Amino acid sequence: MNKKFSLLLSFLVAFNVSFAGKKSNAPAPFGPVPTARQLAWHDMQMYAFIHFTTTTYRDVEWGYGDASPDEFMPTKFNPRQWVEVLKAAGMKGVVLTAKHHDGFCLWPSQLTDYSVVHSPWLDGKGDVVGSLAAEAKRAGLKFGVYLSPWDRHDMRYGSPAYIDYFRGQLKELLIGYGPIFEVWQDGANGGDGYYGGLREKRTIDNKTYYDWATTDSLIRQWQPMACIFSDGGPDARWCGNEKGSVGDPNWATLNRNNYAPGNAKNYGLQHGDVGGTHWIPAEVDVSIRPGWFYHQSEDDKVKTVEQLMDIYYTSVGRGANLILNVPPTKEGLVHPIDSARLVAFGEALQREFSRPLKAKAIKSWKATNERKGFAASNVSKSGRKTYWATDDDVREATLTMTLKKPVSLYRLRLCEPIQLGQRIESFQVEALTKEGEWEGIATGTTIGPQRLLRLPEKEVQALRVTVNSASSCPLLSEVQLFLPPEP
Ligand code: FUL
Repeated sequence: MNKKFSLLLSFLVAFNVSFAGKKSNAPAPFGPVPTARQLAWHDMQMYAFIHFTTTTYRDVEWGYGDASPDEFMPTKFNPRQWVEVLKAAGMKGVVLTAKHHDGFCLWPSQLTDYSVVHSPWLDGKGDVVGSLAAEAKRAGLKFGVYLSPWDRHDMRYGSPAYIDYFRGQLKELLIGYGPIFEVWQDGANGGDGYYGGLREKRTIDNKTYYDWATTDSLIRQWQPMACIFSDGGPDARWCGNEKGSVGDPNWATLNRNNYAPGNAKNYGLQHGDVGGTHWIPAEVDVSIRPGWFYHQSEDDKVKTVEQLMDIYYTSVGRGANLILNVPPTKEGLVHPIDSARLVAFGEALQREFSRPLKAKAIKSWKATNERKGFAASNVSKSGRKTYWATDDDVREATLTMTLKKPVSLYRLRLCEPIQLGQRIESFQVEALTKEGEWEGIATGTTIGPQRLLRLPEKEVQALRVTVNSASSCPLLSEVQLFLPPEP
């Protein structure tokens, strides 16, 4: 680059001057902010987990590692059916247990004999990973892999040789089946197992054994856009429970050095850390049934649409992503009860948000503070690039939406433009009733990428959102009211 031009460029950057020649008035980012891969991950919101392997045939939750490959025999294997059901439920992706703790590989790995190659299924020519990746792609769903770090089958588990094996498997998966949107690193680690026939207990130090930093840098090389999930990130963290809810408040920031896979401080993971050192948002993992694998005895315990909807509000509705597990049966199908439930859930979700209030129904937007160039009305525009901002010294502000004519309340979506960090600590929502009274209708803590609120169904002529406290000047990219669905 020409020296003079490069000097000019440094000057513009140093003094925050935009190319239009004006000093940019945009708020500065606050604290850690998401990477491009995390922003893409946030946009997914809800995807599926598939737990399927020899463990399914043993009717247990943790395979010991001694099942013969002969036992893996899905007679009606149909990943197209899985994907269609998941799509109907509104899922944006699917993550498969390519290898669970039992060690059996659902793809023809070159690195072990313990795989589908040695199963009678399709004469050893089957590939669950490849078939699901292809079906997901066809249906427009993103694909991710779970590769259990704990391997109860492999003789090498606990020695350095196993780490090479584990990384070799990851390479096969990430290079052979991409693009991959998420790599799931489970925290369950070490204990008794088959270990090549020795049937013993093996304990590892989960802080040092895996050398995750090296593994993670390999994942970055092989799949730069894949988010790495583990108890403590680096890209997405566990939410601290398997019940379907993240904490309230839910900070996407975390003091990362306090956590390691298998070393979870669950309370901290549920809430994140306000002012935390890294952007590591929560993912809520929960199964549609009590277990992660299919058990016929749980056919009458499939979660109802109401339960799934509650889970949606306590995960996606609190700014986390939801990974909902759907375990295929021994035949290799999503069970009819689960599939009917998922389709009904998808319909219920569509209905829930079917009537967004149109911008033209709004008479005005007003704010107690408005940064120049970042008008209150920006919250009606979609996307996180347009937002309402306050001046730097503001920590408390009210945004009021006045309607042309009264409407009935139903749901409300609030979003912060998280590319500039997470700021809002607490807020309240009030409505101006037909009788002319301001009435409190909701309160909340954090917002982050999204907060969904179920509002009382009443007729109102105006709505106001007050940010009561924030770690930096509050910003909102969306305030979207939803009206009750058509009967
Ligand atoms: C846990 C595992 O032990 C379960 O089997 C399941 O895979 C769940 C998602 O994570 O840690």
